Amino acid sequence: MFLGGPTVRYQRFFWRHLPVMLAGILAGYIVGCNKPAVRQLFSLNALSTNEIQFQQPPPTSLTTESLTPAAISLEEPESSTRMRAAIVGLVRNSDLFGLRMAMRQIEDRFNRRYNYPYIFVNDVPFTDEFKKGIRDMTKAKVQFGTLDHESWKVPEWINATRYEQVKRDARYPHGEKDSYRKMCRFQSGYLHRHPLLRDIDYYWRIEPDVEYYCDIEYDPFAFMHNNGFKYGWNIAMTEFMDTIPTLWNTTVEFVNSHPEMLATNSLWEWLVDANGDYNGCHFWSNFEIVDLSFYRSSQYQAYFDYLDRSGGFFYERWGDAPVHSIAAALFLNATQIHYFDDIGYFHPSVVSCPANSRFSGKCVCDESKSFVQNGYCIVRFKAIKQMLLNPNSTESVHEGPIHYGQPAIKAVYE
Ligand SMILES: Nc1nc2c(ncn2[C@@H]2O[C@H](COP(=O)(O)OP(=O)(O)OP(=O)(O)O)[C@@H](O)[C@H]2O)c(=O)[nH]1
Ligand SMILES: [Mg+2]
Repeated sequence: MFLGGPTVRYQRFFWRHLPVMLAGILAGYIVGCNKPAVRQLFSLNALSTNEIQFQQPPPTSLTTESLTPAAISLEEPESSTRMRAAIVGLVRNSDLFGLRMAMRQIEDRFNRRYNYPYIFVNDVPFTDEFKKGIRDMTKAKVQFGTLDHESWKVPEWINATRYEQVKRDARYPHGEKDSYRKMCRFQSGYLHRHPLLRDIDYYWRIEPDVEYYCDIEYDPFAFMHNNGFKYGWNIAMTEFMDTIPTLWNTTVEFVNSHPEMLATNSLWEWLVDANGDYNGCHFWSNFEIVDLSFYRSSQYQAYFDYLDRSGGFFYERWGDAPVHSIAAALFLNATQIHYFDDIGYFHPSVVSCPANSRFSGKCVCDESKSFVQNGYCIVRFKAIKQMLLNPNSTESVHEGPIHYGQPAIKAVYE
């Protein structure tokens, strides 16, 4: 984990990944990156239909929604205009200082004007020190809760001998940990059902040690609502495939027995490579703004239950990020998924800095050190969404090189 301030982090990050960046730049220039080439590169029109691929209904015509946030007001809104929403995190007592830092930034950049409540949950009771330290950071309401055993356990259908062997053999980040697997299972299937979230319709997930680089001068919850978005994200990457060897096949089994669940204009193509295999693309769920009716739907619940019964949260190490992302890409329409590319954000060790942020006067990040937007998964998302929403558009979704691989994720574990 990086210990220095943002500048040191940037420098280490930059030098460590210079070779990968140079390789990416070279590859990008070789293939070229104008829009037709992007399409050709991703073979969008030539995806294979091998045996693990399900049938996709033909796309119907879509309307392009307004992507412009509502008029900016720096006045504190009336509490009656606030959405039923909260900033939510599963955290540990030991996260106190990292969480205070994240909250300070959310407050300064956004929430001091909106006062959305915070909800924090933990698998053990929060200490008084933690609660005081967190409440000191905001004038908004803060609620603290614990989990029930059901949502934080190794289920009885998991074979203990097999599971212990898996943990011993695992050679991927957090592979030896029980708690990380329970955390991923909880965030996949239980957080949205926690009793403290009963009265909210939207959540914005927060983690310790994240940073917000830009003023957020509109209400993202209202923006989601007004545009009919169900899932909002900010960073997309490829996953460590060793953590999810059977997630895709398990998903395909599920979808094949529930074909009606596949959205008419889903982004399923975003998930697959030219061979029809899962390409690992997923939204980073440490930042996600979600209309919780999606996770609370009987469809999502059925998907989670199916995954859970298969045992992959424990026999492998399925993350909540690929689970949420695959569900969003399959069960939502493309119009319901929004890329918050205007929100400057950092989660160790990835920077997402909006384009032209250095001229806006509202950001403190350097976009030249932020290359996640040029990554395979984000460019692919934009290309496919545009193809679905606006097939006749000649607007370029991406200029310049495309970066492949997952250098930023690896950096944390080297
Ligand atoms: N209460 C509780 N929270 C946890 C536990 N493990 C992780 N979390 C929380 O779950 C969230 C995700 O955990 P992280 O360790 O940040 O996972 P990650 O971001 O995938 O991994 P890193 O890249 O290593 O940070 C954070 O808010 C953690 O505080 C746990 O055992 N108990
Ligand atoms: Mg984290």
